[in-house]
Amino acid sequence: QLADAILERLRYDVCKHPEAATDGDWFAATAHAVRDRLVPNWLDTVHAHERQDAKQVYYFSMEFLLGRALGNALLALDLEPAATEALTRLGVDPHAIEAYEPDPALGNGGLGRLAACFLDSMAAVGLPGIGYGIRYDYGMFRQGLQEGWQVEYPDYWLRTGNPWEFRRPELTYHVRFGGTVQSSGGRALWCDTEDVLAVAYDTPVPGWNSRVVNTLRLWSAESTEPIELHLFNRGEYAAAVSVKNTAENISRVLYPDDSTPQGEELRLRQEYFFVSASLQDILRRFSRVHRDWSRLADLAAVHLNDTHPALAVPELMRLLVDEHDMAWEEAWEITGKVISYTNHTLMPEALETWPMALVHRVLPRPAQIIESLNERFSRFAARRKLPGPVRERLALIDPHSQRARMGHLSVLASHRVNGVSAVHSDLVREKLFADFAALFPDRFCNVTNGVTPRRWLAEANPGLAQLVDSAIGPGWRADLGQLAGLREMASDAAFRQRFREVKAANKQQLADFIVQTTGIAVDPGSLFDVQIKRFHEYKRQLLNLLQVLARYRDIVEHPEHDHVPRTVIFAGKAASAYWMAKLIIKLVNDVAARVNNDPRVGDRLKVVFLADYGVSLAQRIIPAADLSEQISTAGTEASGTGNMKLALNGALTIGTEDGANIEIRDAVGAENIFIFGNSVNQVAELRADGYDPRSVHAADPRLQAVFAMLVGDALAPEEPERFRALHDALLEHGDHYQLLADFDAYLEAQQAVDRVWGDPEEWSRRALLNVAAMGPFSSDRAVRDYAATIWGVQPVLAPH
Ligand code: 26Q
Repeated sequence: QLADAILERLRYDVCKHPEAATDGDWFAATAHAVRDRLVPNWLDTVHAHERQDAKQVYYFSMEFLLGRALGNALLALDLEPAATEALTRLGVDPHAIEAYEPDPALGNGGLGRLAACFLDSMAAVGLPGIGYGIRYDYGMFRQGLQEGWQVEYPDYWLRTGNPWEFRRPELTYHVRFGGTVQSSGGRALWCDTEDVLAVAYDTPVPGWNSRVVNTLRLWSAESTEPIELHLFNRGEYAAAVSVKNTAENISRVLYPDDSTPQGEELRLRQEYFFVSASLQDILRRFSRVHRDWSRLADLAAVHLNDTHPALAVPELMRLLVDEHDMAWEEAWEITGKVISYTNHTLMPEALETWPMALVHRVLPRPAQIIESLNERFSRFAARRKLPGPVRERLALIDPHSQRARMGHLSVLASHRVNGVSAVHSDLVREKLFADFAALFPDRFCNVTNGVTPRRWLAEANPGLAQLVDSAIGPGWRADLGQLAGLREMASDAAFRQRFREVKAANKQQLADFIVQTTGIAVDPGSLFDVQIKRFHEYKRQLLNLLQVLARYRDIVEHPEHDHVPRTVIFAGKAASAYWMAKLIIKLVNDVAARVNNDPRVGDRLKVVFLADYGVSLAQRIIPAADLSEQISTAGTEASGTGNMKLALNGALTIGTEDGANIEIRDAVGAENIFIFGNSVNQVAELRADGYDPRSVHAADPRLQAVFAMLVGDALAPEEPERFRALHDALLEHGDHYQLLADFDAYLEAQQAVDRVWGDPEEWSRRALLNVAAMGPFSSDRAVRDYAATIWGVQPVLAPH
């Protein structure tokens, strides 16, 4: 049946004969055939939501890091075996077809991927949830390497067409920019604006085995003006399209920056563009059924994925007050009930602020509303008799820099503010927003992140999924807590043997991929040690490299010792303007070149950098990992989600007491994880007491040797100063992320890793106990928490 459907789609949607069809044509035909099977459930879901007039979640996010859709849709529909059989029967290679699909990378990293996991989970558990975001023409840049340096290439993911999206030209909204605000009869009139059109594109979000198909609605910017023919006719081609291009540039490209906002005007336009269109869409949907705006919060929960959509606060106020004639106080009350906010970072440089002068120029009416909120809140703080410094710290607009603090605005407008792990939420309450927490103590809560077991176990690791099925049945896909049933299997020697066979097969596949893509031959029997995440100083890939260099030296100087063979795998992108992060990538590659080509090392150590990390590459690496590196400075990684995916796939974690590592330790037991280094409090104390990395260096000969390699001619004989900046950041400029403070503990933890690895029975026992303990880290649990404690929404009955 499916084969016939694919042939029919090939004929009518792609317009090709099977003999002439390319892999791309077969992919398109297969995607259309699968999509046809989603459509009835999709229409039914939308209809059920309308009929039941259910409260909906609107998840506002600048980023959705979706990954490929075909395998996910096949899994949700339980069509994977059928598709493989059908394609094979048609004489095409299912893997080639799957690999043809461009990986939609409309996000930077953890925050964007979390949004994608939440969409998957809301559909799986039947929550009515719509994702709202931007349909970027260009996603996250593709990463290449030139002589070990990162180079960036544009990611034009739409080049071959996108079979999953439906353009909805009837859903087009005007989004206003510029102009002036006049007041007439006490009302604000925002006039002479330069409008941009927001056009909706809908993508289905299939729920696993739930018959629910939710919607991701992304906005594309279009011009209100066609090209200017009179200019074109005069030969002024660039001028003829300049207005049109300026408008369309809004949805042109994802800002490729993880955690360092740069305050660009185009970014501000992007943020306003998508929240305005989304809110107009939500109010339109509401007003088709309801007239009484005071009921808005009974039907709509708007969630802000970090502050990037924080302009939803003034925009909802503007729509209610200016366009729907509501009194300010009532509008404010409704706004507070509708909006909630998740914070994803504590790092001061990552907190968004906008110069009010810029906001006034680009968005004069929202700027006035922010000013007005600021004044009202400041009067409120005065009535509370708060001391001056506290009032300054609370102000929505920093009185010194005249910048709007988007975190403050989000906290003030939200009925709930959450962090993404227990320790992070504590710090949000006690440090980042302590003044707000004193005023609104009930507002702050925690929802620890989670990951979808469908993509991250069932799809990525079919071998392990099958093994788990054989022990506890298939129910874990919808109820990850059932993995607890694997605990007893950890003491079953035959089961451990089968687990090791699955892992070995996955490692062999990754080893094949590594040799194909990098030319490096790695031993699939070695310990696969992986650190895969964005490159950032706080994540401390450099600490890992210092350890690798110490290990290298040890192998060379003590060839007689037993050295556990390791393959150290790195993958991740650096923000384009983040020089230090790029230098660390170069260092990975220089260390790799040195270590991999040193005949004294042999198979005992290999270092690999896999380029262009993204969802698809993660799906390859994670199932093959033995050791998961989660080594951020305590207090810097809000949660981490890669840590969960790796443990779920049977890797042991080496990590600090940071983010969700702490909860992972509590779940798996301290004896089944390698936790090391200073705690959040110790890091803070050390910083307060005057941390001196040089004295650590002076006391540790291993560190001295490693730093000598860093700037000697060991790595870059042609340019021995290449890594001076890294050397100096640690030894001359205070080692902000305290790598040296944790170095000794890290090496000790790595030695413990080597010892346990030497006992394969013990290693696989612990690995299985990790898998068994991952139940709480499902994003199904996370979205249910949000639904119950933040959104106040219930699952809608599955459509029939
Ligand atoms: C902001 C303004 C301008 C340009 C870029 C940005 C920007 C973009 C992305 C700022 C931050 C981000 C992404 C942040 C992020 O991914 N944070 C991660 O969120 C995960 C999900 O909660 C956590 O698990 C990670 O710990 C956290 O680092």
